[in-house]
Amino acid sequence: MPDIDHALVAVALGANRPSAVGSPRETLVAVQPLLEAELRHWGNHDLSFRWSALHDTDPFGGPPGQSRYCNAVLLVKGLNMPPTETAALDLLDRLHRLENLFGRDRSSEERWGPRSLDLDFLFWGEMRLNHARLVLPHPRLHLRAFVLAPLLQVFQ
Ligand code: PH2
Ligand code: MG
Ligand code: MG
Repeated sequence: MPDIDHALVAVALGANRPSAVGSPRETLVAVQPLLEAELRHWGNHDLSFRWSALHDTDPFGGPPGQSRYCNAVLLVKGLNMPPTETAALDLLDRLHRLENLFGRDRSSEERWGPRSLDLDFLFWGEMRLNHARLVLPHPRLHLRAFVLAPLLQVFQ
């Protein structure tokens, strides 16, 4: 049976400065099992995961002279809970905690400046959320090749 819509969550990963574990590519590899574990705690269910390849991409926007990014997308399947604002914000907090674990410091960062780890919540099924901290679907998702190309891979 095909997945029902609310069973799908997608998260975009990006990095373009080193973290304590190494290069952006090494950071993305290192965070993969931690992100899966975090999602299993959050989703409280037998989830399955589809990972895109790791993509090396040119920086889009932001200050000039930034290093190239490593990007990926994770598709989470098999959630059995309906989308709610509380659960979506709980996942956002978990993503931010993982970013912090890999050295992300939002307080000293310019918009779209270099980052050691960026975890962007892209969508949760058909959910439309307009919260001060989180807009779903991600409002710039359709404008970013570094998100769309890996997203296409996880649906193949
Ligand atoms: N993230 C940004 C801004 N620009 N460019 C690429 N290639 N990849 C990113 O992940 C990215 C970006 C803001 O989060
Ligand atoms: Mg982000
Ligand atoms: Mg981002």
